Order: sequence, then C-alpha cells, then structure tokens
Amino acid sequence: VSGFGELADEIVSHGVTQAFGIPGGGASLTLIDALERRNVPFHLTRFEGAGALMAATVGRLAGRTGLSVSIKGPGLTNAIPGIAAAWFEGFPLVHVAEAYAPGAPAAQAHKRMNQGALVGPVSKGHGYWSRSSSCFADLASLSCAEEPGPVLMELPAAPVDAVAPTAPAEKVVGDLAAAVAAVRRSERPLVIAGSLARRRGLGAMLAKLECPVFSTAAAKGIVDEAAPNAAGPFTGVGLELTPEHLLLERCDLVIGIGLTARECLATKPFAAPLLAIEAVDTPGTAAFEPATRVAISDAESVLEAVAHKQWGLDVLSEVMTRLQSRMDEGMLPGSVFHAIERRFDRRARLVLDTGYFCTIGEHAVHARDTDLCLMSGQGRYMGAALPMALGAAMHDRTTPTIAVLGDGGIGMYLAEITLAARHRLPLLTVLMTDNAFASIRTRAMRDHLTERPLLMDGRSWVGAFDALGVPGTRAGSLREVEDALAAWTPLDGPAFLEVPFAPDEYEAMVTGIR
Ligand SMILES: Cc1ncc(C[n+]2csc(CCOP(=O)(O)OP(=O)(O)O)c2C)c(N)n1
Ligand SMILES: [Mg+2]
Repeated sequence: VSGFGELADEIVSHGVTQAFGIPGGGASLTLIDALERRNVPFHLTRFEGAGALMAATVGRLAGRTGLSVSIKGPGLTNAIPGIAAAWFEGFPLVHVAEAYAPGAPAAQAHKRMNQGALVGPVSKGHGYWSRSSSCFADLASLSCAEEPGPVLMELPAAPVDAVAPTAPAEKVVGDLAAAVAAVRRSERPLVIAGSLARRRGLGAMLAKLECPVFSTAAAKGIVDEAAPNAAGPFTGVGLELTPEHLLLERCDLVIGIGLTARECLATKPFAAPLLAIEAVDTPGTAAFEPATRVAISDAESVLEAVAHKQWGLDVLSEVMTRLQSRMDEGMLPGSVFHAIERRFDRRARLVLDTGYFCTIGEHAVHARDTDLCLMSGQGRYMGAALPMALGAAMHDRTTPTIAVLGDGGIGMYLAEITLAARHRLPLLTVLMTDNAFASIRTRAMRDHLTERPLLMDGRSWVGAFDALGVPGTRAGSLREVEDALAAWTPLDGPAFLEVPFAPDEYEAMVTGIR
C-alpha cells in the first residue's frame, strides 16, 4: 500500500525499536505490518492508555521518542490516560491514531471526532501523516525537544499535503558572567537538579561536587544516592526530618538545573537567592523568583565554579543517617525498600506508584542512576507504575524491574500483567497494602470526613495475579519479604509479592517527612 513502507522506514531510522497499543482494521494495521517487516515488533496491550504509557516509558529510557498506535475515536480516547501521563512526566511519545483526512466530507462521521482538540491540553501538538519525507521525524523531534512530551500523529488512509509542526528552537536566556560571579561569592551553594540535568548528561559533573545535590523526583538518581553529596529528593514540601528542610535554610545560594514548577509539589522563593539554569521558559517557574538565570548550554561553566565549593556534607550525613534509621523502624515500607536494595545490591529498577509508600520510597530508595528509579513524580498519576514498569522491562529485559504499587494503583491496569507473563519479563510487582488510601485518609482523619470510600475490603490479589500467569505470595513479616525476594529469579519471569501493613502505623509513617 502506497506510502506506508516509507513511513515505516522513517520510523525505523528514527530509532524506534518497538510499538504498543491496539490496532484496528484500517491504516493502523497496515503500518504495524510494515513495521513488523522491518523488525519493529508491535506489542498488543489490553488498553490503549497502558500502551501509550509503555511506549512513552521506552521513549524516556531510550532517549528517543516512543511509539504507540490506536484506531481513531474510541482508540485515541482510550489512549488519553497514557498520553496524559506522558505529558505530565515529560516523556517523549508519538501516538499514531487512525484519522480522517482533514476536509473529509462531513457524511463520513463514523467514530469521527476532533482528535487534535482532544489531545490538545495533554500534548505538544499534532500533525497529519504527510507527503513530507521528514513527517515522522518532525513530530518525533517535537516530542523530544525541551520539555519532552507526547505528540499525536493522525494517520489517514493516505498521506496528506499538510506539513507537520516542527520543534521551536530552544530559548537561551541568562547571563553567564553574573551566574559565575554569584557562585564565586557564595560559600554554601547547593544544587537542585531537575530532569533537564539528566537529558543534558550533567550527572558526572554533579557527582564530583562537594556540596549537597538534591534532585526532583523526575531526576532521582542523577547522582548516585549512596554518595556523600546526594541529598535525596527536593519536593518543596519536605518536613523537619528531611535534608531539604534542614539544608535549604543553611545554604547561601540555590542552583536549580531545570528546576521547573511541574517537577515540584510546591513552588515558592527560597530563603537564599536562586541561580536558575534553564533550557526554555516553563510556566510557573518564575514563582521561584530566580535572582540570576543562565542557559543550559552554560551549565558546565557554572558547575566548574561550583566544584571549588565545599560545605554541608557533614550535616547532610547526620541528617541522612537519622532519616534512614527512622525508615528501618517497624514493619513498614521503609524496611521493605531497604530489603529490596540489599537483595539486588541497588541494581534493580524500581518503579513507584503514588501514595504514602512512594513518599517513603523517594527517601528510602538510593537510586544508582536515573534509569533505575522511575515514577509519576510530576503527575502523581495513580496506577501509572504498572504500565511504566512493563514498558521499562520490555525496553531492557536484563535489569530486574520492581513495580511498587498501593491499594489504589494495583487494579487499574492489572490485565496488562499478561504481557509480562507472555514475555517472561524480569518484573516483580510489589503491592504495599494498608487496606486503605492512607494518603487520603490523613485528610479524612484530620477534618473528620468520611473514611468509607478510602477503605478496601481486605481481599488478597495473589489469586488474581496467579490466574493471569504471574505467581504470587503474601509476606507479612520482614523475614517473609526477604525470603520471597530471595526466591524470585528474575530470569524465570514475573512474580507478585503482596505485603500487608498495620493501617494506623502506616498512616503515621510520613510524619515529619512530608
Ligand atoms: C489517577 C489518580 N486518581 C486519584 C489520585 C488521588 N490519590 C493520590 S494517592 C491516592 C490513594 C493512594 O492509596 P494507596 O495506593 O493505597 O497508597 P497509600 O497512600 O495507602 O500508601 C489517591 C486516590 C491520583 N493521584 N491519581
Ligand atoms: Mg494503601
């Protein structure tokens, strides 16, 4: 069929290695067929939203755009949760949806909708499959340009004349001389690295600094979190036990690298002046009130100046020791995360869903690098961890992947676990259950609101996982957790581990942290 081969060639040459989603009988299947002939497998998912997020996660880890495919109308509509998750997290994705050509007669109305408008608020743009030889490349570049995110490619039965949108040039802002002078003047600078630091490959320079280096959730692991300068997460809302709370009031300069509003839970000016290293203007970031701004292309020059500064590592070490021993108290998620780290020597990839277990995980997990800890740190999109973990495990089948979910996220995408069974992925799904939505329950308790919608029925999920081809166990003590972790051989395929916790202790575990 004319043109599909060329489109598939272009997709292959862009570095796409696999695609996800649910096809229909039209152009999507023709494209999938053309991709398969070029050794780009298509993975059938149970829900388009999961496929889009799996693809976007592949994009995040590969540093190139991910690819998902659906039919038009309902298919694209179902893909929206995954597209939106990719948009929240800034993961690069091209979602290809079948489409009517622009200007198709109004009588062709079956499954018709304004698809560009549907994805508008959760995408960077959309374009049609066109005769332009760089049609896919233009959309893929748009998805990867700062800040990355999803793009819709509308796929009519034949290419159209319309030209795809192209990525705007990165905006360079700032004053390098002023930035370097600010660093030279400071005695106690600290760095907060956002995901831009990862995309620009600044990890090695940050690792050498002898001042505290925080990261946003999206950049967790930008410095090895077992290193003495790793200060853990910066969220904007850390409480009295966190390094964030204790060090930000002592520093005299904050250096933010891609510190954007969407990567933080709260945005307000710091006590010390902020030197902001940025690639593009991002909404809301001005609320940090940077005193100095500098372009990301000058980041190395700024960090060279920071390399001469030494302070804070002794305080940081004290604070960290206290926080980590608190994490080990009792049978709670902190000790389970530490058991996972011991078992896999911090070489497994952790994918955290959202909830109190994630708040603890953000502090308890010492990520070795940014590809070994993924989460919905920006959207805090409950349920996202399972498709993310599946995408990660499909992308990299050698690293054990451990998805950690709570009572809220476990059910949404459960059927997708069949992909792990089919491909024998090295994926362990861990359910940390207090039989409640603890993070919401806190509010209900404080304000005397109903807790009824926040409590589960206490049933185990082990049987459900078993039925879907993933063997599971329930482990009620740390010893049982350790035994279950020891019994799992990642190369033999997926497994499920359910860990119940006492609800009231669990609800209280974030006190003083967030
Ligand atoms: C898609 C989506 N829906 C709802 C929420 C709101 N929310 C945040 S945490 C949470 C409950 C989490 O409960 P659970 O998974 O049991 O984790 P816990 O807080 O108990 O550790 C909910 C409903 C969300 N973040 N995302
Ligand atoms: Mg819970």
